[in-house]
Amino acid sequence: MPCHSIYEQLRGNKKALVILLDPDKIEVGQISNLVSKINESVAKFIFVGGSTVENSVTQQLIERLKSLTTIPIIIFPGDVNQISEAADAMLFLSLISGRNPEYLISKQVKAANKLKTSKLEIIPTAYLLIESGKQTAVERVSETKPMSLNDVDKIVDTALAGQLLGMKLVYLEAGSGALNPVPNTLISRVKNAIDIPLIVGGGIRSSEQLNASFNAGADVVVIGTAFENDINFFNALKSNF
Ligand code: 1GP
Repeated sequence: MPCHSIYEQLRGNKKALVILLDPDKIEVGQISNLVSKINESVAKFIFVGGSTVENSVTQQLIERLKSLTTIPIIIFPGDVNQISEAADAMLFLSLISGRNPEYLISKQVKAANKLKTSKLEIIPTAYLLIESGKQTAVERVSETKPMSLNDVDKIVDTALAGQLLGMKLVYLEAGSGALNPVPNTLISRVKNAIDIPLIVGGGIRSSEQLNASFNAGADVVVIGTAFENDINFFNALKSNF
């Protein structure tokens, strides 16, 4: 793996802010305006993906993004149909918080043959859905229950199991638009247990919450909804990074 790989960048970039673009929620006419905001922002990476996206919509969005920005684009796939060779990398997710074989291994098997010949950098990622106050799209689509905040030890052990299985990242996910983000105490517990980078996302709507997640130990924080609702959300963050 070259030293400038996306994974090395993710690992080396402490406190990296990521903007998540859900192809389902973006209007084609808005893209250049959105990207100019992203280019001016402190975002280090763009994740592209969603829970329910129709065929080829993701590919079209990524190709358009590539023509407008040099920020690395990482696929954050909700399904096999979201793989695009135009991206720089892809999180190869396994939803290890759940017990639905489709999202633990079956989707990965479906993608394997295509990925074997792909130039995409594939980053195996332990994906953990955490209870966040109401049902989220990940819970609905994956038909798995989020992990309970009453059993932090189990969440920590699950993240650790992901690392021991060889996964390169742990992603603590409250779910897009979550009522409550992943608690800071949980971020700290997981961070202290693992040696691989920790991604946190879901329900983060203010610079205070963002900074609190970083201070608790998140290496990467993902923001989607707050930017969708206000494309100026990142303007005030410049001085903090
Ligand atoms: C969802 O973690 C991401 O997968 C981001 O969530 O849309 O709530 O920022 P938000």
